[in-house]
Amino acid sequence: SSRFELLDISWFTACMEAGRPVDSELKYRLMDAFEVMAENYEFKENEIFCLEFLRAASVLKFLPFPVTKMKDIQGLPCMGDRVRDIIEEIIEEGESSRAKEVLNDERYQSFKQFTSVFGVGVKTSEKWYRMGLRTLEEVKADNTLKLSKMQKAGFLYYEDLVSCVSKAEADAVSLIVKNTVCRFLPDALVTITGGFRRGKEIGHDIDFLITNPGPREDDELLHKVVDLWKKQGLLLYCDMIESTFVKEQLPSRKVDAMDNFQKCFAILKLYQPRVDNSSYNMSKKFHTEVKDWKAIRVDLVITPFEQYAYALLGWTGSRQFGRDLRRYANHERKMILDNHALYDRRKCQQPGIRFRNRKGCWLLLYQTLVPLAGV
Ligand code: DCP
Ligand code: MG
Repeated sequence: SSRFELLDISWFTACMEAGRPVDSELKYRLMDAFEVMAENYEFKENEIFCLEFLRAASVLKFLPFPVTKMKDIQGLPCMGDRVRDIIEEIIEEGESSRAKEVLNDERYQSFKQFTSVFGVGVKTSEKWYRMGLRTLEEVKADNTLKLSKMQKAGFLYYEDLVSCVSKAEADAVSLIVKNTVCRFLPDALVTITGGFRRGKEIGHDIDFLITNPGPREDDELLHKVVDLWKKQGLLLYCDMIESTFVKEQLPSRKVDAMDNFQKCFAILKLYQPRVDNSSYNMSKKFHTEVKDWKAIRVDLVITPFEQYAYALLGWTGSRQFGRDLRRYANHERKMILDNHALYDRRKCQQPGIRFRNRKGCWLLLYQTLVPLAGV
């Protein structure tokens, strides 16, 4: 069990060696409670407590044995007092009073509804809640609110966007993305990333990474792709983020953003064959229009080929795996990993510059870091 005291990643390796994760009803009940707790702390912008529960959920997910008693979690990492209290109560009582309290909490319920809208985060939810708004109906009915373009799209396609994206839908969109990209850059590599690359059956969006291994580059590629979709009537929404990548300022200066690649957060119209014939016939009879498409959230990220491997690693996720990998690189290997490269801190000539990020955490910025070899 001494291995368990090491960083999470060593512990995960130990688990992998020990065998496949074992699922059990109780484990799912614990993970559900942890997710509720983590979400509530996220709504309260308490990152430390939020991460504590997310890490605990990851640890449980990977356990190669079931949990039935407190002794089973002895020596495991990420099991602080707050986490242990909840485990103990669920083992003894079958449920957690803390998690139940959160689920019944008015603020939690409102934030949960608000943040389910594309473009609405914790900050906007806080603003709406302070204004006395509690439900999405109340938000929609309030004419004084100034919604962003993204939030307007979020409300417009709400029903489609909250219903999960299936693997079949991801495959269909993947074909569209590949066909469109290859019209402009035939050798381009288009890879599905995010949850679907990790083998998940459902997701909240579909993430794609695009790169071109050949000598040809095309800075306008993403613009060409979305322009074509616009012409074809397939583009319901698009937020293009231009690249902010500056080689001299590595690693990424924009510490709060994930990376500096050019990307596009879009909503695509995916046409779907109708299975429900009765409603189709009914609609023909009454001349009402049946919606034969679904709005799907699609993220497109484009990267130079030499940074592709790092971008692929970062965009494949999971978020928790990325966090642990970056922590491992930093603490165990004295390196810095981001979505652009891997840097060796020991090869840095100047000391790092200390500065605070938006959340007030101290960060070190190394001006003279040299990225290790690319792909
Ligand atoms: N990612 C990240 N930090 C962010 C955004 C994304 O590390 N702020 C990485 C990790 C994610 C991947 O990119 O796994 C894709 O982001 P998603 O939010 O789409 O997450 P998933 O695809 O993993 O899950 P979902 O099924 O909800 O889309
Ligand atoms: Mg995703």
